[in-house]
Amino acid sequence: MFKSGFIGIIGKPNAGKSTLMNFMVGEKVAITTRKPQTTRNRIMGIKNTEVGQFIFLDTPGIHKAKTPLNRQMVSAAMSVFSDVNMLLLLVDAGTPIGEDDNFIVELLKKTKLPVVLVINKIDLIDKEKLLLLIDNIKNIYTFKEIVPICALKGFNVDRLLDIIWNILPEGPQYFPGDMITDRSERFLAAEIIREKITILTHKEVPYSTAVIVESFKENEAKGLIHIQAAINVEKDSQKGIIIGKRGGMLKKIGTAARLEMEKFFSTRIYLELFVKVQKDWSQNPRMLGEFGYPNE
Ligand SMILES: Nc1nc2c(ncn2[C@@H]2O[C@H](COP(=O)(O)OP(=O)(O)OP(=O)(O)O)[C@@H](O)[C@H]2O)c(=O)[nH]1
Ligand SMILES: [Mg+2]
Repeated sequence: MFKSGFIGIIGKPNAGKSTLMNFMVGEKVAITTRKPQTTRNRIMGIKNTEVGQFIFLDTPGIHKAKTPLNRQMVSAAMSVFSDVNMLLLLVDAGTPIGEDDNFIVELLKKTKLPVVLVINKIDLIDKEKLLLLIDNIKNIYTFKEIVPICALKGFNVDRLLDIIWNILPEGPQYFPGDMITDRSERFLAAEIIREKITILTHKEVPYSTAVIVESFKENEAKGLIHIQAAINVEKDSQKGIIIGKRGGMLKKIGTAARLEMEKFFSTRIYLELFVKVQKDWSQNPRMLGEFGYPNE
């Protein structure tokens, strides 16, 4: 029997949603960092097996959003509710169940979708604590299944995939077998740059950064891809931080991004980065749309 369908991956910021999707797909289609609110868009990741096509939708972390950018992110996450066959709710075993998790459970009560509770990061707690957590969480919602995993190492992910397959309906292969995401190469390149900025800079800088690939040209004769990208920040001071002393930070960002792109695209990359100040872009609906965070 061949089964297929759409699986929304939801949870509070930093729960490990993107890490899990990447592990299941077997490729890094979504960026991951230690900082919350890394993912800003819905990102599709596709896993094909002999018996099914799993179409995952990774989402931004759901939380009580205060700023315009964060509100767009949360609405992008919630938009999957109407487009999927089932949901995976990820919770982080390493942090206490809190306000954001409860907020999500309230949202679940309004859907009829089957929900699998995935307890991630079980490497961070001992067995007794895990059993206690499962016991407590069972009572807050009627989950279809509860699966403890470690997304980082892939522990128990096989079991999770079996459970998902059991829930999915019989269906065709919706997408070509070699397709792993719905996102363009330009988007993936921009995200790799944003990941490096998020890792290498601090405080509000990652949250004030939007990366746009302005040109992406394959040069077959030279055997490389030439990428020009703009790093948009909100203030002159942030521009200074991104560039760094004598350009040191920009060089670090560029090198780290280029190395990862060369691996991902299996070719040499010539990467040019520009830093631009777009005053308060994250507060501005028009700019949010231009930078790829439209009103969902
Ligand atoms: N110890 C441990 N860390 C993990 C595990 N899974 C993910 N992480 C780490 O948790 C952090 C957040 O992971 P992400 O995959 O970016 O989390 P996310 O839910 O996509 O976060 P947002 O996009 O910000 O909502 C990263 O530093 C991951 O390496 C795990 O099983 N164990
Ligand atoms: Mg993410």
